[in-house]
Amino acid sequence: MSQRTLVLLKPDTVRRGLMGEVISRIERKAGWTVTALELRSLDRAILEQHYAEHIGKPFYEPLVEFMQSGPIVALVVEGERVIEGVRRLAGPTDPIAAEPGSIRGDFGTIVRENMIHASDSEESAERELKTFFPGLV
Ligand code: RTP
Ligand code: MG
Repeated sequence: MSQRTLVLLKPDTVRRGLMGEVISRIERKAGWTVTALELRSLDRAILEQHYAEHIGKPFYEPLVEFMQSGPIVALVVEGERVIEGVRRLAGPTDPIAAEPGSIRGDFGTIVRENMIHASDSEESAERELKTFFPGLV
């Protein structure tokens, strides 16, 4: 089942020079392709849209601050079961709980600064892709 997912390389990844490393791990997976990519800074409005489910939670404000602390890279990745697959490659939210070998397990520092975002379901992917790549057909 070929799918599309939205991946964000968070500001910590860009700042630490790990963009290439993370993209490379995604690209190495046979059958997955990066079909759109953009380096950009995010404003509060797009983050409110993207993280709508977290508005009001204690970690929301620090998260939005962090996501505006530097540029991010937004990518569209296409391929076989790529939604579940990139989540597995990323590892669990908390880098300390993430297995070595996963992106968060190898590089993540604290729960907020965990390197990467990846859509968690087909519905989220559809919504998030529209948020970041409105021109996508
Ligand atoms: P993401 O949405 O970024 O792919 O990560 P996720 O599904 O694994 O985690 P989620 O629960 O959706 O949380 C979104 C992001 O908020 C930050 N966070 N901080 N307790 C905390 O301080 C806390 N909990 C979550 C992380 O950056 C997480 O990726
Ligand atoms: Mg999430």
